[in-house]
Amino acid sequence: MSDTSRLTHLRCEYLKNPLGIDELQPRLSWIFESSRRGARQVAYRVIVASTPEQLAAGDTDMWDSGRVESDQSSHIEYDGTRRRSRDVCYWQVSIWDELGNVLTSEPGVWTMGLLKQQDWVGKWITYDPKIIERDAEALQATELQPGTPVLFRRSFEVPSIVRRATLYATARGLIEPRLNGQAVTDDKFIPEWTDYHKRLHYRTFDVTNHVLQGENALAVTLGDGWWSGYIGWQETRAPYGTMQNSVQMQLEVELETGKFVQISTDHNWKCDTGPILFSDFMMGETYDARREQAGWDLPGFDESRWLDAVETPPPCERIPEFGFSNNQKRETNQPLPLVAQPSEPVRVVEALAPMSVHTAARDACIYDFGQNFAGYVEITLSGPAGTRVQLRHGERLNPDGTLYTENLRRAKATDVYILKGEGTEVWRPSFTFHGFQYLELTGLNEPLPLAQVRGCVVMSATPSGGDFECSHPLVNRLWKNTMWGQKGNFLSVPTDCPQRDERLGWMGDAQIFMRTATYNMDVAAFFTKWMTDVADSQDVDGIFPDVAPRLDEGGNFIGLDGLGGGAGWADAGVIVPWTMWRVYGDRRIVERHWQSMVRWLDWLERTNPEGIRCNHLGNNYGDWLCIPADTTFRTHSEMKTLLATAYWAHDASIMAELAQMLGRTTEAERFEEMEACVRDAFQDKWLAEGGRLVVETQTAYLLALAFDLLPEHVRGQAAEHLVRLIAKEGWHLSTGFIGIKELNPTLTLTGHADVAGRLLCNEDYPSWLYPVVHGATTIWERWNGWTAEEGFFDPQMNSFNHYSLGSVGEWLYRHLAGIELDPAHPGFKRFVIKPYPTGDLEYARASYRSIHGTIESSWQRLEDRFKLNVRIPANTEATVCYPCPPEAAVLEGGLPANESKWIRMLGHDGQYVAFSVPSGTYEFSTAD
Ligand code: RAM
Repeated sequence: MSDTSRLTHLRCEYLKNPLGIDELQPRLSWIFESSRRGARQVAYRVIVASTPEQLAAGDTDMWDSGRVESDQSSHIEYDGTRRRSRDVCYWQVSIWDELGNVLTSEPGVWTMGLLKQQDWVGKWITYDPKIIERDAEALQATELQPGTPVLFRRSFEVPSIVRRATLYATARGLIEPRLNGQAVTDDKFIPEWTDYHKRLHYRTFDVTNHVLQGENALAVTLGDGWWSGYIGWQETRAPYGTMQNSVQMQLEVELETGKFVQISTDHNWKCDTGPILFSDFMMGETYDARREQAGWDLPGFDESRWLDAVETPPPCERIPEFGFSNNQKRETNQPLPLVAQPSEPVRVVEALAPMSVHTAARDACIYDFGQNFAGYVEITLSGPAGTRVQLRHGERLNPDGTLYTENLRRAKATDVYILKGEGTEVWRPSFTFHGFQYLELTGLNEPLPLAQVRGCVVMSATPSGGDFECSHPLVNRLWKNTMWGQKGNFLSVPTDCPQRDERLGWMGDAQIFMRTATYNMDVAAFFTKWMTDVADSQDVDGIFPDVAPRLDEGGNFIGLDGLGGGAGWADAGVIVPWTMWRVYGDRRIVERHWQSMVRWLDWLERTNPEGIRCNHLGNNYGDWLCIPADTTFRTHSEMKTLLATAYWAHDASIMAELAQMLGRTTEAERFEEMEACVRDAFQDKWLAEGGRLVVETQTAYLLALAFDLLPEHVRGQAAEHLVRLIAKEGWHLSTGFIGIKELNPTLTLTGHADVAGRLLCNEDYPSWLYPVVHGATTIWERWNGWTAEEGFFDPQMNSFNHYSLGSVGEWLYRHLAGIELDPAHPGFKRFVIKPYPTGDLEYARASYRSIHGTIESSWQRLEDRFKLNVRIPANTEATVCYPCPPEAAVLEGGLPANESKWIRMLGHDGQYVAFSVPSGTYEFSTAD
């Protein structure tokens, strides 16, 4: 059997063979796959060398961990010689299993980026604005606004054969670098969004195959993006500086001769305007193909018409003096740190073909992709030069079949393509994306055939993680909608929505959905990156923002006047690292952000001395977008204070747990006391007789139960009150964003899984399935985004691609299928399989690729028995809880479970029998 064993998924800082990282002690991980029961790693050895040959020969000039007696297979910290800029590090791991076999992985690789500011020898370059004035006539002809992307180029000579070539690139704006006529990468929107007052990403590309002996050309298109385009609902552009974008690139070519050639941006570069006349995330892109300059990115191009590029000073850091007491920012003369992007890049991850096309009003053809998503459309067409084709994007249709765009607010989401008229033309935009299901195409006499219209799904390329299916087709669609909510909104940062003029990294939404996100996809690197954005946005008083990267609202960033400190939103600053610890076993993210987290708790304590979080609540969203039953005037403000206080207690309890984990015992005591104090204050203020809360909303009970704020002896009664409120609504939910995350898990864990199942399967308003029944392909922002009675909700705030209410995805994996983490063994090193078969469901199954391998749980109700199949990855263990009466005879693989040499019975709690199970696949059932 051991021949089925192998080591896979070699990762460095969660990424596969990353280039240009700047972690000096990167963490390495692998997965031990084996079909053998009880397969376990007993020791490992990691070797790191600077060439593949040295690695193969075991000549480990960088690091040899030696044989380490340990079953650890994730977050192994590199502990070899100190890494320098540009180092190439090949690595390999061998493990010894429990039978003494040795397994060796394929080699992996990572490279170091430019670690020091001095490594950047090039200059930042921009263009003379005259270049755009010069083309004003052409620009006006196409109704342009400023925001014209500019082309830069430079030819260079390579004297001999190339051994290795690396391009380092960054920009204030967005770039598409090209070498000798070809795109250097398929990655989109480089560099991605960070708090540009604090840091800017650069990227590293291996371009060895692009650079040739002889004459070469390095070129780049520079557009707007987050740096200088519209962000959020802001009416002015360039939130981080000026609209004058700039770029810095450095190409380093190592020759066979051992010599180096270095080409970097400076005034020797040339620039010109090109075919992209306008580009902006919210507004769209205009492209005039007649203005293409053939060969502009090739050697030998006649650049006599082009202007000289202009050198410009590098960006500087801005110091956050924008605290609660002083909303100012100050430009320093410190260069802005250039840091390697630590997460998966944004890419086109999927292509969608439209399902149908119809004609609505005059010549407008409406294509339906059958799926709401974020991205853009690629068209293939031909026609006379100058034909102007317009592409408008929308999530829904009006009753008359025309495109519904009112809910996009000021986002025009309009692309324009002007044909050059030279046969077949294929076009897609470069620097924009839209959130849409429908495309309206105008300007052509005939509709384009479906095959010539392609939807390109764009997102941060986070690897897939989970799968779910059950016997209820609408629930399956709901799960898919959570997945599409994620695909549509995990774009560099976790945004609330991809379509209207907002698209911000709302912290509440992100923390509410994070557990669902971790099941759906591997988001470890994504959240590692975003947590830095969160910490960068914390203000001088310790207040975490409500959106990260921070939104500059005319000087009022966060704190009292702006977007900061919101209960359930700002608290993500504590919840994200904690979830990273629990789900991935990531201790470093907690260590790195520990001081930020403490400062947040300090601030909460300082401003709320009585243990009730009622001061400085910022925008105070409460249980955002709950339905009227939960927002009656009488309870509304009281409810917000309750919610804020509950989150404070939750933060404190998380901090106590994490302090313990870090061995910070004094701080652990401090936070335990803080939690006890807030909990006492919570009970004094809101707990009445018999487990009843004074504020009677579903969310109040949910938070009190989920965050463990009640005395043990009244929990059961409080849960009954919660069920009573649900029953009062005719067995409907009434929570908003905050309550919904806790709803089904809390019902399940307090003995009301049947109610959770009933809520899940409801099809009438308000429910998870109501939108599904009415054709939703993503999660909606509001329960009543559209109703049969009222039609569309007020377009001022009504997105059809917003994931928060889809946080029930967590429950589908965690409780319905039953794949649950064990907090004592983070990273699913040991976990729990405990399914809750509810309602009329006949079966449910889920798989989840944890950092330790793929876990599966699949149950099925047969006429005479209940079958549970599980898969426990090698080198992990699980507690499997099988639902049955205490007297039932449980079989595993058809034989009495208690006689199995593999599994050990742990006990019976009246409803489930629990077994301790080592790795392998197992089938549990009851005797006929
Ligand atoms: C709106 C969106 C977003 C939410 C904030 C409070 O802008 O619904 O998702 O987090 O409000």
